Amino acid sequence: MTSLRPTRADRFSFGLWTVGWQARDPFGDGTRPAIDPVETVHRLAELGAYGVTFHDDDLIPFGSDEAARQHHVKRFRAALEETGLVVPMATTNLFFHPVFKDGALTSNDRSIRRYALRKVMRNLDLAAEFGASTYVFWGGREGSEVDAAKDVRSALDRYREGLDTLAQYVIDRGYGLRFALEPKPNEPRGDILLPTIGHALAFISTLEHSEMVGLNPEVGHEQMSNLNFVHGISQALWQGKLFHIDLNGQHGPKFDQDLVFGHGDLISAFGLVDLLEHGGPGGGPAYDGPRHFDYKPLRTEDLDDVWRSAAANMRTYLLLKERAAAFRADPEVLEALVAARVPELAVPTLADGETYADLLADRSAFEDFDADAAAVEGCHFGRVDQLAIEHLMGAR
Ligand code: DIG
Ligand code: MN
Ligand code: MN
Repeated sequence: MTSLRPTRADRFSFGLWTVGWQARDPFGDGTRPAIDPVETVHRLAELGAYGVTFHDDDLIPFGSDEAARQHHVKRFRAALEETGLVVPMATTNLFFHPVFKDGALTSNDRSIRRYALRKVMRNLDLAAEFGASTYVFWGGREGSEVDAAKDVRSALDRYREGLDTLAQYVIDRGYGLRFALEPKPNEPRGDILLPTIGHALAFISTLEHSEMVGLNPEVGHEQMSNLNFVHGISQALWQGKLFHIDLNGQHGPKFDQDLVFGHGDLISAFGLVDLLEHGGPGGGPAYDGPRHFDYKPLRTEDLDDVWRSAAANMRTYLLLKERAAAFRADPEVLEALVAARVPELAVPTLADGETYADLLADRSAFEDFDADAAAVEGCHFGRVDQLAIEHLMGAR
């Protein structure tokens, strides 16, 4: 039984905006008071987190003058120094202020696009000051409700222009930051651009500095589109583009729930932790970045519950990590995986040095191949599924 007390080595991080969410929603006012970012830093440190992340406006209220800005930054930096928490990631709020109601980098209004770029550049400076290595772009307002009112090809031109400009800024400043795009299909816009991991990967390939642009996929955002998050993360890893990750919970295609990690599709969460922690070469971690929680404590919760929910994210992750390790070490699982031919998928279809001419000459591959006999063979996937479920339930 591994310790379930989070340590800095677990690299758990939280956004200021998560525990700090006052629980205002479209149908009701906030149910909790604001939390001072300094208190959040200390509370997260006490709970065992290693990092804290922020939007510019989470730390420095929108419209603050320079003196106020310096004051907020100074207090935050002091709290980081007192606790040893780090800032692995930062991002810009390009969605709350009404000016962004039609988007930021892809607003039809050119003056708002220029304002948005300056707002990002200003926070890139601050992110670099705090030593962040990743800068997230969640384009929550980049989208539309009326197809005819948004020329999507021009919007993608502007999105690319904006990111290429900001990437050049980071390169010229020597900040060493990498960009991570965060897909989401809808909400708050009727339809959001770059809605899934697949759309974002295709878009990244067109950028001038695509090598420094990757993904920050969020569990609930893919699941809102009824997509398999483990498949999406696997492809992001396969393309070397998993730069960061937003962990939370979601009950399938509905509004973005941002539940505690694992409090939605638990089987998927088990598969995700197994992939992240044991899916790498030789069974080690496949991902070495922060385990970042982007969740919202339920609107029904009080402040004590808020900190309980923050701890629940980390505890659930550690429990799943422990269950996945047991799954991977179980001899019966290893046998069941072989019977399901899972390791065989890693074997190239053509032998080393074999050409398609050799394949054409190989009668066993086609002329003498008994497709009916191969068709009746069972795959035995259900046995693997049951073993996974039993490990997940702590029944083995
Ligand atoms: C929402 O899922 C978004 C915003 O909270 C933030 O911009 C990003 C950072 O993880 N996730
Ligand atoms: Mn979300
Ligand atoms: Mn997110």
